[in-house]
Amino acid sequence: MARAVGPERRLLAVYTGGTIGMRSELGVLVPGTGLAAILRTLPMFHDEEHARARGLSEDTLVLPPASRNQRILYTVLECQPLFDSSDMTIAEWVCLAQTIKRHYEQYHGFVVIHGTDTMAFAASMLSFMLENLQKTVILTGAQVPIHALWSDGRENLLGALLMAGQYVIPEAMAGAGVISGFDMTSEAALAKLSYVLGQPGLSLDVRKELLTKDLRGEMTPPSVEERRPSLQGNTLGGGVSWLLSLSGSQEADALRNALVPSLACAAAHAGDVEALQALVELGSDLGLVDFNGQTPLHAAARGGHTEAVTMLLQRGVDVNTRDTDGFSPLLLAVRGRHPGVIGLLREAGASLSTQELEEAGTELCRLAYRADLEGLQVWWQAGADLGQPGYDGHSALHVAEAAGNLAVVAFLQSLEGAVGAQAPCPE
Ligand code: ASN
Repeated sequence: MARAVGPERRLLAVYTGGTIGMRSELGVLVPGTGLAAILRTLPMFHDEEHARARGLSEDTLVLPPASRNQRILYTVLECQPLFDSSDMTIAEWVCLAQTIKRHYEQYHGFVVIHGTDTMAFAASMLSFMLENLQKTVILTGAQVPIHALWSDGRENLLGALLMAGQYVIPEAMAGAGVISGFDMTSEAALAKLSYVLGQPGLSLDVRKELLTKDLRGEMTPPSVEERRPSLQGNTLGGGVSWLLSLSGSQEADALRNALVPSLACAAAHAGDVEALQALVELGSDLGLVDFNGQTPLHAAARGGHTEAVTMLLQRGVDVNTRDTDGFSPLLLAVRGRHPGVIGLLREAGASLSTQELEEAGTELCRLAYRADLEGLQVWWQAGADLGQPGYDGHSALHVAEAAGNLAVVAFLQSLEGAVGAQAPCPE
């Protein structure tokens, strides 16, 4: 939570309904229009003098000064129709999220005025829908209409406007000191809070500790294992930062050495140069092989990531290491059809092994049969002899001619002198 700076903070208050703006009709409270007009008459919500002096437009309200050198201006956007929140559905919450999205650039923050019955649902929905939020969104409501002589709505709305205007709180989720209730029911949470807060003579820390513990079977706190950062589910970034955080004990070092090759390969396959860099800063050797005998260069080549390949080559990772199947990074780049990577590897001195070249014959015939020019071209670029016969002694040119694949025949013939020979190695 950071303090917002700037002389003027502009907010949008989206009024969706709820008791806070309700009026009595035949003795029954129903959602009422004209909330902005009511607020305009209440000095705590509008400084008319300042608005006039600033020449603010009719629909802009301004709070009295809450801090030196900063004013909070706001506009009330009244939804149509207004809702008792118990009548709201996902469709209305989607609409609310779209309203915030539509006005996102115009305002510094947002206050959603909402009925209390389903406010918690709305807040949860918004937290899922408003991804990558950089601005404050606060929901508020009341038990008593705001125009009543006494109303909790005044304090609630004023507090919401002040918080949204003065602070940048893009996400709630633990740094502010929230204590998780885990899977406790709200009834149990209320009882537990009353019990813990009602115990005499306990320090704040002890009360907090009690709240996190399972006292009467009311919740299942996570096990010690679950509390540790997890490497499951492709949390590569989490894994790297976890490794970085390990202290230099023997056990930690052994664990790190065992995991680094796999982490590096995963980072390279994702093209995540930043993660690779983090591993380097950790002192890791990017030339180590994983359980398949692959270096990160194999992984980056397979994924077609030129930036990662360049970085690994600059760090001196061996360009011709073979994995447990005898495959080189170059062969994987050919199979993945990544000409950019093939070029880089060839420039760094990569070449296909005799075994790889021999096995290429059958593959070249298959490509020729399917009229797959792109496939043939990457083999050519990698330095394969396109005249290499397949398992039955036929070359790709024979197969293309027999299959009537004229474009392939033309391509192979254009390499005449090259078919039976290899692409020139880059300087
Ligand atoms: N029924 C009202 C609502 O949720 C309750 C309230 O706002 N206090 O809209």
